[in-house]
Amino acid sequence: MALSVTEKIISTHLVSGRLIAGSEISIRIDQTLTQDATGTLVYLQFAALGLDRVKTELSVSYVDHNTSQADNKNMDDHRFLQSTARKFGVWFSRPGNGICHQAHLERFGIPGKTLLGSDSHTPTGGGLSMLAIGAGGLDVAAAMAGSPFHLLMPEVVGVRLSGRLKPMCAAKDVILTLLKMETVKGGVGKVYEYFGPGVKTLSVPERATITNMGAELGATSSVFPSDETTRKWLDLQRRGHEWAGLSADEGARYARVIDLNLDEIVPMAAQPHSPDNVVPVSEIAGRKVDQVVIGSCTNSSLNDLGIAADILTGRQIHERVSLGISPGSRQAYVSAVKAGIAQKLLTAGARFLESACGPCIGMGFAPCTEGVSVRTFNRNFKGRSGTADAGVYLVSPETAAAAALYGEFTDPTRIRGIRKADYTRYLEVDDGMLIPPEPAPPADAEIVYGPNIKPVPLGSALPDAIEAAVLIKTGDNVTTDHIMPAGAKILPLRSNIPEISKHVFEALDPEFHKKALAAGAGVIVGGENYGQGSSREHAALAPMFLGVKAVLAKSFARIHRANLVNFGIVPLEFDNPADYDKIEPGDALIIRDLRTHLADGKPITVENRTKNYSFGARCGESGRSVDIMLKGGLLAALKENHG
Ligand code: MIC
Ligand code: SF4
Repeated sequence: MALSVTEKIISTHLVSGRLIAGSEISIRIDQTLTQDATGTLVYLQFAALGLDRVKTELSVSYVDHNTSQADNKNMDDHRFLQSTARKFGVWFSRPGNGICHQAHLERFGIPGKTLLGSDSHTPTGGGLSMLAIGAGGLDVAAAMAGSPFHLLMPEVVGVRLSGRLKPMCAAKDVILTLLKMETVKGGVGKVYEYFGPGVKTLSVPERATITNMGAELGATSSVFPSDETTRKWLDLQRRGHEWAGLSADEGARYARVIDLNLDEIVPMAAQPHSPDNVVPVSEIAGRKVDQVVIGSCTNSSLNDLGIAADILTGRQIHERVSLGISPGSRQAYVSAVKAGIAQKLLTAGARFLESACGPCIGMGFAPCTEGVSVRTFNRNFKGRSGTADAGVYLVSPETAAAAALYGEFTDPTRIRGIRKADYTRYLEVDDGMLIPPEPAPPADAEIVYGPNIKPVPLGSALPDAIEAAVLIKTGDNVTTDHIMPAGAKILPLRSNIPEISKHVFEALDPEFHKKALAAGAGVIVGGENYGQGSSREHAALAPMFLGVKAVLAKSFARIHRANLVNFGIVPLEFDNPADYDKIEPGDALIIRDLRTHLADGKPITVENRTKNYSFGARCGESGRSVDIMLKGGLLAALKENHG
């Protein structure tokens, strides 16, 4: 049978199930990555499993999300992560080494391998032909313990690329074009697989920009083939020996094929407040800009910094604009210094930030009141930048540099005579900020806990009847940033669930946390694609801590749904979406015979006691997930297996 790249990687890693789209499968995980903001919980949970050492081929613990060190909490987290890395045989990427996805691509990614990461942009590795999937931290802890990863066999959508990008048009414009076509929920349950003659015209970092932002489609992953371009790039990384060719068989079948001619791609921008609110930059030309940032795991490679420098060489940025640059990795940073890129940008007026997530997760560089911020990032959810009323636009480095120069949106194709140059001859490979695992578990390894690192609360076995109040009713596409915000104030609380839970749904209802505690047991009502965005399991764990027992929604985003199950919160979908309209905050609900109905796969009836009617809902989870919920969460279930 002719197979796609996705099917090839899945079939060589398949532990259970069959390659039938929508059916449950489990796959062996070769590599894992974590970052600090999700990682502290991952290693607390891994420690709770009682294993000495990870069982993967390679696991890396990155520190990139919170590096502010505003007080003791942050560095305490870093120390904890360094100590758990040493204890459990995990590579440690020190703060300053770069953003997990960029650094992992450069130093560890291997074509054909599987990668599970506790961050939704893990599919960046698809640029290197990995099957790279984002997941909740507990799923990553389980993979480190050697358990296979469970998922629904994705539908494989082919994206046939032809032609070649015109000057000033970028890989970012390709994925923004796709987001406009497919929307933020178009990719749920799918892998986007790129093929066709246009593939060879894109470098590995350009491919990675596309697979990175495939996360915004809601996709399980995105993947490119591994070809000569991949080999040469791995050679530059001094890892040519790790290359393996990988492409779809002749006649491989895709559920659907999208044709994209790179010649026709034009500069695009995602307008506030959703990555799929995309228009051509020419349509918003002239709109004033206050701030520009080039960075994040989407667009911060050496050549991304290079094109911005080439546009700004010998010129000054507009006096209204503040321009921030956060190189994606220490490698990109050092190489940009060596190539003269950093000097050009500094001379033009840029402010260099640390090589970390920084402004992307609201850690500094927040825009001014009602500010317009133009960023090469992947998410522009309301308030994520740290300024509630700012408008964030997502663009390519070319469009960002043009906006910095003119102080307003400007179609970069109007700037003539500049072509994206290849600076990779300046690439510096230096792993000095990576601490490798020791060959055997060190006898003297101790985990260093700071005072802000609190034990992970455990769920309790699911009761047979839930009596609970509707705590909140949200609209469609609610993000995990809405459920559990991040930013400079809240991110330092990621290791402390009792504290962080006080901020659940803060922007939508500042009283949520008090209401939830007063109700004792609660239900959240959501619209379509509930829980899109970040993989943060805090968006399930903190509600669980506040007594949330179930989420009733029209549909769910993949990672968040899995996180709910992992923490014993039952995800339920309305049988009839019209019932969503009837239900209101404050309604008292009863769900009876829940354990038996979930176990038998029977339909669930929800009684609305306040309004005196009943309606149907379905859970749609399989045997394994039901078992996890019945036991009160995955940690309880895993403890049975491992310890
Ligand atoms: C994000 O981009 O939203 C984050 C911050 O990287 C998250 C992870 C987190 O919340 O820690 C993600 O993408 O999963
Ligand atoms: Fe970091 Fe932003 Fe990438 Fe998330 S999307 S990993 S916060 S750079």
